Amino acid sequence: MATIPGDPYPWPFDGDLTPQNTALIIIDMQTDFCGKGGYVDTMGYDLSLTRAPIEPIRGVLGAMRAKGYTVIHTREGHRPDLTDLPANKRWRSQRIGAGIGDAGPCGRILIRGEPGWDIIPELAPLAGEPIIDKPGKGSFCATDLELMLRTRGLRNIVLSGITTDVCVHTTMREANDRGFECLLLEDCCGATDHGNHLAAIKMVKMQGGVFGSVSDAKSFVENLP
Ligand code: C5J
Repeated sequence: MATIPGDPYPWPFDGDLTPQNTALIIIDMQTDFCGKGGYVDTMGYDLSLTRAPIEPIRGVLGAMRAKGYTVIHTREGHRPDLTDLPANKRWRSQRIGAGIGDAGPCGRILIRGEPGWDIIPELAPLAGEPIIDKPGKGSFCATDLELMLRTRGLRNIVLSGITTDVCVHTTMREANDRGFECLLLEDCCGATDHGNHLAAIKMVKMQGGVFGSVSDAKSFVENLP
């Protein structure tokens, strides 16, 4: 039995934490969300907020790889022909001057195969680590993530990545509703607005941990069995 110190409860709830039943999910650490010339930069948001989790994630990633835990990466993006891009998602992005599918400094914005869409080199997946390509915010929508987790007997999910209030939160909610036991590492996430980051973390902790529990990279690594 092992737990990670967490708020509002030591995680996981029943102390069943092993490399065999636990996965780290690193969400959307792509140039489009944290690199110069990418989607978030084009929208005019502060990149330091979405780059802040890079080093904490590196620490957690190294510790989990060394102990044999499963690591899963995700990427948000669309097909080059835009057949999986809802018209309203495209329209909203165009309104803010960063049209999905349009040409930008890092290639076509949020399009699979373009330089801006790829995962940043600091957190590049190793051969054999699954990458989930998703057209939406949640990692379970229109992907094989749930099948992969259940097939491998993974029931605990450690969440990291960007952005806290959008893709990380949507994924955590989807996972929680499917019965997965979730832990959000707060310094391993970032949002385009710091207030939204803090609010998203607070939301997890309500109702005894309505979506799971919250910890940080240092406590996690120190207590990981
Ligand atoms: C957004 C994401 N914010 N990865 N995507 O559009 O959170």
